[in-house]
Amino acid sequence: MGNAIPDSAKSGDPSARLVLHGSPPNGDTASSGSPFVAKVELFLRINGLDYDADVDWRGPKGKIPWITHGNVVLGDSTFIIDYLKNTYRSTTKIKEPETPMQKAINTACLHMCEDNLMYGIIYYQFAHPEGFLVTKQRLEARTPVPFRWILPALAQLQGQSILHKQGLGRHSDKDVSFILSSSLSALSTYLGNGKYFFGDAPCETDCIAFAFLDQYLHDEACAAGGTLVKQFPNLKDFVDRLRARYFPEARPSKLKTAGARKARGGWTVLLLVGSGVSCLAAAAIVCSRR
Ligand SMILES: N[C@@H](CCC(=O)N[C@@H](CS)C(=O)NCC(=O)O)C(=O)O
Repeated sequence: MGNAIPDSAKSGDPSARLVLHGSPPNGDTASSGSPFVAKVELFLRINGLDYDADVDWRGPKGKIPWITHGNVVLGDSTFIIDYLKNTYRSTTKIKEPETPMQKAINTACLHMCEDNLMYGIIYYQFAHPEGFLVTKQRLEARTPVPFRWILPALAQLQGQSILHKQGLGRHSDKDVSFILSSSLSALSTYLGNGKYFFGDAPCETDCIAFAFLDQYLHDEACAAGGTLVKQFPNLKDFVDRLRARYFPEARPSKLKTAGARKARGGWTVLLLVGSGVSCLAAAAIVCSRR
């Protein structure tokens, strides 16, 4: 890993090699199974920036996405996009919000997606019975025996613990649908009949909204959430349009073919099991309150 820099770093060397680190797709998602990674990959494609990808969770903040760019190592999708805009200022094609209202809409969409719809994804993957069946099969396929027998249950407890603390996990399925639909409805209203959120050229809001909506529509673990999105035809058309333009079959996500850092596989399992065990106490609290 190169020298970590503070998130406030403004720009880097445009000629340096850029690597996007993240997770592979989930089901039929256009990009990574992490919407935050998908947001950055779409940004790179809209701007025609050259990049490599690899499957690696061990970023500077223990989260994905993160990038290495020459000696620069940076985590967090929003900081990464700011950094890339500054670094490639003269060549980026993405449209910037032009008015204070557009800036406010971008911020509102960011928080609806990253702080509301994101918990919906965790809900469908770990707390929704049908969604969890898909997640369970996925985890079993990726995990060697004997971890395969325990990991899905631990992961489910961890997911439920996160949802309980955040609050979404305390609602009925009907109320979860209501809460998520209110964000989807707002996104649908902001998009309206437009091709993109702010007119004819894509902007950062499009990257954010696409990443989360694509996850709802194309990760089969989130199928029940996909049904909610389909109630807003302009959102579904928006996702179809961006998939066709930026992730055509001939140019699939680089996370699809990226190799994982093999030496880290064992660590991943240990980390998952370790974090699962550490959340057993939290899970006990969840269960005792039911
Ligand atoms: N604010 C971060 C959020 C990134 C994030 O939460 N990524 C998830 C994957 S979807 C993650 O790495 N989770 C692992 C963890 O929380 O330990 C961003 O915008 O990049």
